[in-house]
Parts: sequence; structure tokens; C-alpha cells
Amino acid sequence: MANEERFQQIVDAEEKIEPTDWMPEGYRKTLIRQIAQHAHSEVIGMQPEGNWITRAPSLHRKAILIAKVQDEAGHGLYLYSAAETLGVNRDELQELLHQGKHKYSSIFNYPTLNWADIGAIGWLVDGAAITNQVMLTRCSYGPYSRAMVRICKEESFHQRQGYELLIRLCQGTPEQKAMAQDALNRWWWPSLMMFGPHDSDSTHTEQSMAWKIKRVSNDDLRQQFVDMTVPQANYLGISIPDPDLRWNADRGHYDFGDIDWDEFWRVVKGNGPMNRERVAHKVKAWEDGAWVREAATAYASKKRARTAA
Ligand code: FAQ
Repeated sequence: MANEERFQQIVDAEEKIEPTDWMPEGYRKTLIRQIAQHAHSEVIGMQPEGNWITRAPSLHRKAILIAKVQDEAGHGLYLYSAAETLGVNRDELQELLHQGKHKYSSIFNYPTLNWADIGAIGWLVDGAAITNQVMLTRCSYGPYSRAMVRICKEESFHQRQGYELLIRLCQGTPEQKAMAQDALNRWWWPSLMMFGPHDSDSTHTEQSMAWKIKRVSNDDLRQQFVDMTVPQANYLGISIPDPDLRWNADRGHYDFGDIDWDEFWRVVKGNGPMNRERVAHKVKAWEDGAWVREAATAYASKKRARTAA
């Protein structure tokens, strides 16, 4: 059977393509692009929350936040490993990120201005991430889909801790509730942008869905997220900053207002509020950590030499 035919048969049968299987070059390239972008997002995504570890209001909240930020680092590592199964080198991917040649999620280019932002990131950003990643557990590429299963379990804890933080704030003083509202006002629209451009403007959706890399389109996932999140905002007693948001009984979904796509593309192209700081911080951390990588490599070769002797 021809390679293409065998590949298509595996995809059609909902089985997994594994690293040693033949795959079209475009499939490999698309996966490298998406998985690398995803890995970079997890790693850069540590910054907005890491910023609040020293200022968490209690030991309990600090412990939760440290655990969450560590999880994001772990997600980055699984994902770089998944990308490596496609024949790329992790250092190469780092280099492309540091040079601004690789993208990462637009959401991490916004600042975290008050403690309620930590709740909003868990609730909205992790909520959006799970909505997107649950479909990726059914991705046709085995290593990526399996990484997603574990990541989704951890994201679910992240989402709940953020929502619980906001419940406590919304049940607190009027000032605390106002902080939660302010955070929702700033994070709502950027969270909707996480799902990417409208399907009609999405370069990759059609092909990625045919290959079963993506299983649901950007707009359908965004709608799922809005439908899930509106009742949660109602429960908190805070308002989603969208005058056009209303239940549409005919569609069985919430209608919502227009996204500012100029803002989206500005941020994606590197001109958001925090893009330069995020990349500069990442490059510095990479350079400052060089001695750790050198020491670990030296230790590993010493151990290998000892075992061989
Ligand atoms: N930001 O044709 P499409 C997280 C780019 S993880 C920046 O629709 P595609 C965990 C796109 O790359 C969050 N760029 O693209 C956490 C493409 O450009 P290219 C990350 C974006 O790939 C929580 C162009 O626009 N999750 O949050 C964005 O089919 C809390 C055209 O777009 C993932 O990466 C964007 N929002 O669909 C961590 C999930 N949207 O490459 C810390 C995996 C689009 O041609 C704290 N990724 N672009 O130059 C995906 O599912 C997909 O890649 C999409 C985009 C859905 C993001």
C-alpha cells in the first residue's frame, strides 16, 4: 500500500500516527509549528502569574500559585518532547522564539495588574485553554494527543483554583468585588482572541481539520467557551463587558459582540502591551540558566564514563 494511502487509512480510522510512521511533509510541519507555539505559550505563560508569587495574599494562595506555575513549565517540557519526536531540536525551537520568529499565544502579552488577575487567568485563560485542548486529546498525532490528556487534567485544577479565588473575592468587600470586575473587563476580550481568527480568516483550519490535527474550528470553540462562561460570570455576580451579549433561543447559543481584530493582529505581530518584556525576560532566563545546562551535561557525561569504566 502506498505511504499516502496508509497514512490516510490510519487518520480515517481514528487511530494515531506515531513518530516512526510515514507522514506528509506538510503534516509534520504543521504539527511542529502548532506544538512549538503551544510549548512556547506554556513557558512564556509562567511570567504573568509568576509576577504575583511574592505578593500572594496568604501562604495557602502562594502554595497554589507556585504549584500552578510549575505545572506550566512541565507542560512546556512535555510539548517540547512531543515536538522533538517530529525531528526538530529543542534548542532550535528556543532560538526561533528568542529571535521573535516563532509565535506564542497572544494572551500572555497582557499585564497582570491586580491580584484578581490571577483568578481571571485561571478562570478564563485556563478555561479557554481547556476548551481548545480537550479537542486536541483526539488529535491524530499520538505523542501530542497523549500529552494533552495529562495537561487537560492539570488545566482543570488550574481553572477551578482561579474560579474559586474569584468566588472568594466576589463574596468579599465591595472593593474586592470591584477588583474581580476590573480583571474580567481586561481579560474577557483577549481570552476570546486565544481561539484565533475567524474561521474565514484562518489559514490552517481547513487542512488541519482534514488531517484531524484540529478537531473543532476556532469559531466553534470560541462559541463553546462563551456558552460555558456566561453562567459562571452570572454566578459570580459580575458583568461580561459586552453590550451585545445575549441568549439567542433560536441558535441555542449566546450571541456576542465583535472582536477587535486589529488589536489581535497587533499583539500577534509583536506589538502588544508586554511582547518585548516577555521575550526579553525569557532570553535572560535562558542565558542565566546556561551554567545549569552545562553542569547537567558535564554530570551526565561523567556518569556515562563511570558506568562504561
Ligand atoms: N496567538 O490559521 P490559524 C495556555 C496565529 S496554552 C498568537 O487559525 P491555527 C496554558 C497562528 O499561529 C495557550 N497567534 O492557526 C496556560 C497562525 O500563524 P502562523 C496556547 C495566533 O494554528 C494557561 C495565524 O495566527 N494554546 O494557555 C493565535 O490553525 C495559563 C492564523 O491562525 C495552544 O497553543 C493566538 N491566540 O489555530 C499557560 C493550543 N491564534 O503560524 C499559562 C494549540 C492564531 O501561520 C497560564 N494551538 N494565531 O504564522 C491551537 O490549537 C491552534 O494553533 C490555534 C490557532 C487554535 C491557537
